[in-house]
Amino acid sequence: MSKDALKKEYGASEIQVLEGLEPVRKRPGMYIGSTDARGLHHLVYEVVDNSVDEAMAGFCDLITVTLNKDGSATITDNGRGIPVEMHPKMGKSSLEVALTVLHAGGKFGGDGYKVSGGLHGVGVSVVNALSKKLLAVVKREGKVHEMTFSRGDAQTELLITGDTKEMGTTITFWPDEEIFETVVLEYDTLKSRLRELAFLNKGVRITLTDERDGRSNDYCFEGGIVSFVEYLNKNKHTLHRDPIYFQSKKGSATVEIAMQYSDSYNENVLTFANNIPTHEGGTHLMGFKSGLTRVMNDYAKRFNIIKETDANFSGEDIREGLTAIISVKLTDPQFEGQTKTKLGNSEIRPLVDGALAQELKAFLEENPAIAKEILSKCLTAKRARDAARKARELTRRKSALESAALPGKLSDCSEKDAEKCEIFIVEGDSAGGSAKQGRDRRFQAILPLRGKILNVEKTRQERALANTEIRAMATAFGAGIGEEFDVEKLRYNRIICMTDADVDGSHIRILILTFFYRYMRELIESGHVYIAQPPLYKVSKNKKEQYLYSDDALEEYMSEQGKEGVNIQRYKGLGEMNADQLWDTTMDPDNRTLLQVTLDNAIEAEEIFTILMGDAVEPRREFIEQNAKLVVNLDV
Ligand code: 0RA
Repeated sequence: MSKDALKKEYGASEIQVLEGLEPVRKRPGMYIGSTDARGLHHLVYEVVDNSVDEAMAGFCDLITVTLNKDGSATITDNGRGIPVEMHPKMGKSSLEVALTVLHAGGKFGGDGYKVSGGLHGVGVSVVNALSKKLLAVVKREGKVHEMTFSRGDAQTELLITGDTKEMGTTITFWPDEEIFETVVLEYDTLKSRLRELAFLNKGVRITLTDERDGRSNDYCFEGGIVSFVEYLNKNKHTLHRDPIYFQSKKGSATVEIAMQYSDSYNENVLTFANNIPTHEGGTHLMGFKSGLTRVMNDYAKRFNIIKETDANFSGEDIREGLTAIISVKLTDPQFEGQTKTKLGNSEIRPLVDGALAQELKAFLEENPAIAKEILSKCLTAKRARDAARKARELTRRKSALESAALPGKLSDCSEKDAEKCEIFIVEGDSAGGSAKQGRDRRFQAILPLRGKILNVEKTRQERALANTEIRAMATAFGAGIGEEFDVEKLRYNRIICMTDADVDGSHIRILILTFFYRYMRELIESGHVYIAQPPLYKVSKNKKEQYLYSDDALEEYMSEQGKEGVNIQRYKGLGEMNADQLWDTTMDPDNRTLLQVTLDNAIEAEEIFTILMGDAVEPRREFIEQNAKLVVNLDV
């Protein structure tokens, strides 16, 4: 045998090896993204996606997810059941093939309408590979079939364990702690994705039960994405009662759109391809935007809402206050972009554009009163933008954000390497003074804000950008604002909100976070935003002083020390601490605790900011409770 032939044969056997599950255990990140909490939850989504596919094919209308006390998760559906007959080529049951051969999921059995894609759809075999144990139960053809696996390897034959009239698949898996950094499945994380799936697949009931604490949720939306839009707009004043809804098909691709305007200033357009959120947009979003802009401008000109000679509405004018869901389903989705969440299929753009144009045109003509409401809102948006633009041009100066001058109130640090720098956003001048004295000026900058900052949730962009406090923050950070925000230009690695530990402080903190969320979302997404944790109490006994950061800590202290001879000072504000105390308790990187603000669920964040800062009047106490959802504990 020649050398070359040898090489070839070696190559072929290597490919054989690659079809097993070893590569999944060797490089799990390649298959599920990561081995942190996100990757762990992906296992559940992977199994659920298979059941959802069965539902989309019309064979299943109930999916249950149960988090068991022993740390495993059980996913059931009432579909046809994974096929169990002998697989002709593999000499094993189809079930065993589905669970032990990479990428086998859905590829056998043939004619099923398989639309999964992206990271999802890698197959249940990946879940099997990453589970220390997996039990598959299939009810099919009158029998209950069972098979058990461990780390991807079969532990039993395919057993018939009983008779049944039911059909369906039940998968229980125990995530492998050899693979995952954490194996604790979080109820809330699963809940929002399962709710989203129920919205996207009308009529499918999805339930989630936590056997560890008895919680449960049951989602089934006959309205599908119409219900989704109503849900997103539930705390807003809508301009028309019912969302506009339509659906269109071309070949094997379908598009579904639901949209509704409210009087808010924000745009909330969420796109999905095969039930997968496409955060980076893509061809479906482009088709939606181009169709929408064209139809609205045509209508506005035809009915003289804008004159023939006037400039058109911009896309932004038209999407102000719009909430929409665009959901496309297609056989071979191409996911592109940095995070593989951008739909690339070019045929989808004209499909969405065409369908939207036709349906929306008809809707506007049939509902002239609603059309008038929506278009007069567009007109107000356009006038506000035009006026702001004119004002800018008249004064002929660069906006303060573009010019290099840092705000006068900023006490900057001397270090120039952004990686090492942090900035404290401090409430009020007096606390600002202590912070300025107490800081390590080499790497800590201080920006005091005066009183309550503007609520951007109720302000159009033009006015928000004219606000002194907002401009001060934006210029200090140095990374621009809105569409132009560029996290690479950030002058500080950590942006730390340091506000009083009272109701007002919490309100100011939420105003600041709302501004970040609406105008610098990437700042939060990339983990640059933190909340300082000043102490609530200083306690002393026998001249031994101690700072306490929560009521629980105080309670514990008192139960240890007894009441005798204990002196308690409650800090109502940062201003009550002198510079040294502020440094020791809150600013010194070696002693402090910071909370990092995270945004792992954009839909929930959107909801929180709308509730907190929008028109719906909610009691303050509630919004402080809600705020806790935005943060996770992190020791820095
Ligand atoms: C392939 C073919 C058929 C069903 C399935 C896969 C299937 C897979 C999963 C995974 C979770 N639940 C599922 N339910 C069904 C159809 C086989 C037939 O013709 O009956």
